[in-house]
Amino acid sequence: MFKPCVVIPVYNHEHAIGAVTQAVLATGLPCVLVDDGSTPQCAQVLDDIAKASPQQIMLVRHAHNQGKGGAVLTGIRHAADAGYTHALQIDADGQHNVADIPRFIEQAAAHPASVIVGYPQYDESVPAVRLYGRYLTHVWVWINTLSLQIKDSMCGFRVYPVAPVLELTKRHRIGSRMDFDTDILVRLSWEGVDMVNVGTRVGYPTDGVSHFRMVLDNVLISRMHATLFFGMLLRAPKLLARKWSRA
Ligand SMILES: Nc1nc2c(ncn2[C@@H]2O[C@H](COP(=O)(O)OP(=O)(O)OP(=O)(O)O)[C@@H](O)[C@H]2O)c(=O)[nH]1
Ligand SMILES: [Mg+2]
Repeated sequence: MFKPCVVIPVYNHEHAIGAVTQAVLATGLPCVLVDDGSTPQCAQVLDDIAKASPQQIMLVRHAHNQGKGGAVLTGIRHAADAGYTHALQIDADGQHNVADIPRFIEQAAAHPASVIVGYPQYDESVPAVRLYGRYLTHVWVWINTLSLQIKDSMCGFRVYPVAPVLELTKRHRIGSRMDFDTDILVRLSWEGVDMVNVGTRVGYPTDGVSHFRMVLDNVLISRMHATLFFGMLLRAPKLLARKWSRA
């Protein structure tokens, strides 16, 4: 069975979310909007969007900010309760190319047991530090999964099969903030879930708002790589055996 919906975590992106949801509505896909304890201005915009399309949009609200990971998991749990099998997660800041949504859904339909992982294709205006800064995480992910399967673990545009994600969250606490995107992919990869990488154009946030906290989020991310490294060492025999048996 393949029944997809869209999940959008939203934290204070009231200027960008309208265009993103407009594009999602045009695809005909149902959509779970998760208000992650946004300001009253953003909350009002989300209320208006949900009221205008009650058939297609479900609005879920955190009373307090929980972080991107917390918001995505709330969205995925809501999707599961409503009977959806797959959640296409896209960020609220307008960075991602919404025209690629049908392509991601097609890939998910063709590979329902895999995660469809967006990997960013930047234009020439991207600052070098942004582009090459990502390599640090890429290398950690390749080490920690003992594979090159995940091309980019940080892109906020992907399709999750709901069942393995919920199964995993019963056994492990996944990083609930900016560490989530990488943490969940590495742990799903350890579980044997395959990744299908799909190139997608990424721009700058359309509202110019970034909530990435340079120091705090980088500390969180470094700690996550270190934790995953020891997790990989424990699982190395199993991971290598699986790799060889597949080869
Ligand atoms: N940063 C942040 N984002 C959240 C939070 N809760 C939900 N989100 C959503 O998670 C998504 C990613 O947030 P962004 O601020 O775009 O982070 P990013 O894309 O990693 O960083 P940039 O490249 O600077 O945009 C957006 O849809 C946010 O609205 C939160 O507590 N903090
Ligand atoms: Mg962003």
